[in-house]
Amino acid sequence: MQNVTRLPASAGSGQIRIVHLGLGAFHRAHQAVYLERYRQRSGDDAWGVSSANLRTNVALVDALREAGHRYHVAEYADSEHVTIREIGVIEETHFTGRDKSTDGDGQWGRDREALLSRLASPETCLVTLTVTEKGYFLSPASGELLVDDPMIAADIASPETPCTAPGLLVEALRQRRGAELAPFTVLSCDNMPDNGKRTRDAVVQLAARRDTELAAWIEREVAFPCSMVDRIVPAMTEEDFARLAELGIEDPNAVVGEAFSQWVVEDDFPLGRPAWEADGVEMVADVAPFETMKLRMLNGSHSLLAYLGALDGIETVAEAVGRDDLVALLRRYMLDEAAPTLAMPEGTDLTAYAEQLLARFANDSLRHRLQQIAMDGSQKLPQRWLHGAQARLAVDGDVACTALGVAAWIRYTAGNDLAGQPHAVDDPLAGRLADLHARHGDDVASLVRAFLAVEDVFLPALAAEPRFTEAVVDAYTTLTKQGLDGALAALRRA
Ligand code: NAI
Ligand code: CS2
Repeated sequence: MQNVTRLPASAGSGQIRIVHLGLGAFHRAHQAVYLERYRQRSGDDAWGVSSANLRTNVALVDALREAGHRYHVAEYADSEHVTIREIGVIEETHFTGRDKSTDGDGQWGRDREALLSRLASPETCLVTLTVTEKGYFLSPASGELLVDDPMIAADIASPETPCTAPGLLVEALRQRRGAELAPFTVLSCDNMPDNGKRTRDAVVQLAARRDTELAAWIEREVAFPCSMVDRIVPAMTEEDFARLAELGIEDPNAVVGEAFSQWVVEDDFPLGRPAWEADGVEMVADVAPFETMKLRMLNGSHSLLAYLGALDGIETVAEAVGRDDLVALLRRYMLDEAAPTLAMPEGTDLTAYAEQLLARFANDSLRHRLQQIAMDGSQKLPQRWLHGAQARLAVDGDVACTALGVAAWIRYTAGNDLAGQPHAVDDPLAGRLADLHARHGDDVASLVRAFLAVEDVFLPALAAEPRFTEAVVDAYTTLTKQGLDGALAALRRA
């Protein structure tokens, strides 16, 4: 018998002080839930949200409008315990992208003017973002703005009709400066290291292409606090919608996630913020240790499962951690390769954190597909594995699990698994990586060297480490010749 708790939404007030860019599953199940809890507890309904999709999914924007911006979040502690919250903090939605499914060849910027006015409005105090790592248009390894990317090039050429998140922020901040309005605070909620600093880098570098004084003003005046966000919210499946329908929730905008949730935020909000500490948001002076811990231990483990599991035909995280040998791999990776690179506040128990992560991964109420996690590997690898590997190599530490992960990622980007079954490689660098397979596929050493020479992913110092290159070559050879079982057995012997 399932234990179902149902919580109705607060009444909307129409007041909007937050604009969110990137109306995906995570925003609906994380930032919106904290705000809903805040509103219900405090009775303060002034922090409503205007939420926008910039690139894809006009259908969601339209469906939310139709539903009066009410939707449900199902939080599964396990298969027996679920809390279903109705959310009422989103007050309006916009779509500024191009969606071929509904828009023919696609016109850019349906609601761009409305979104820019909202961003430039005196009431707007805070802009939050979940636009995925690639939405910042920075080289993942060096942090430089990708000025040759066609979307950034378009925003440089026509800055008053921006398409990208950095472009919209620059234009809105320009308008606020012109109107002598204080700038809003920009809070990235994406899984990037120093996500606030990275967001500032993207915005300032883009602004400098337009007006160096504007760039200097942004650098001086705008707060970009960092944050660590954590809640596993997989993309919805037909099965998820059917499960919710059985509980009486027929909601095309619903999302399913785990019960666990964490949000650690650097406390730097010149125009104010919701007093959301009592709702579980941890306000700290320095987010970096928490962010690095989560990226290397949780996300690093996820990516290991994603590439190794997908190559072996495993579909979900829960299925992968049903295998003892993969759990042993994660324990070794987390405790021997990731944990020693972390500088945590006194009293942090990384062994307990690792065990808590394994328990969360085993939550079989979530169908968290490995193929979803495998997406955008070129944008994820540096912060999840490579920074840690460099730190380990500097002290002559072990990097065997990371090297096996990198080998699996390289093999995964060939576009088929170890049994030859094809899969899509969803990554901004997919074309470049496929080309490397076509040119070097027959020679493992040359293939690995060619991948490690991709400077948007691998810093030259790491690529120049013979111990690392050799470990990746060995792992790749074992993985492709002896399969996942053979690769894990070889690792146990090493
Ligand atoms: P999703 O696929 O549901 O939504 C992705 C969002 O990013 C959409 O709004 C999409 O339009 C937007 N987007 C994608 N590429 C873009 C681009 N180039 N420019 C502007 N917008 C772009 O994904 P979800 O679950 O909402 O995750 C989004 C991000 O949130 C992740 O990449 C991660 O950084 C962060 N996050 C997600 C968690 C999760 O479990 N889903 C947990 C922790 C963080
Ligand atoms: C995952 C994350 O898709 C991925 O790459 O590793 O979205 C992960 O589920 C979240 O960061 C959990 O907070």
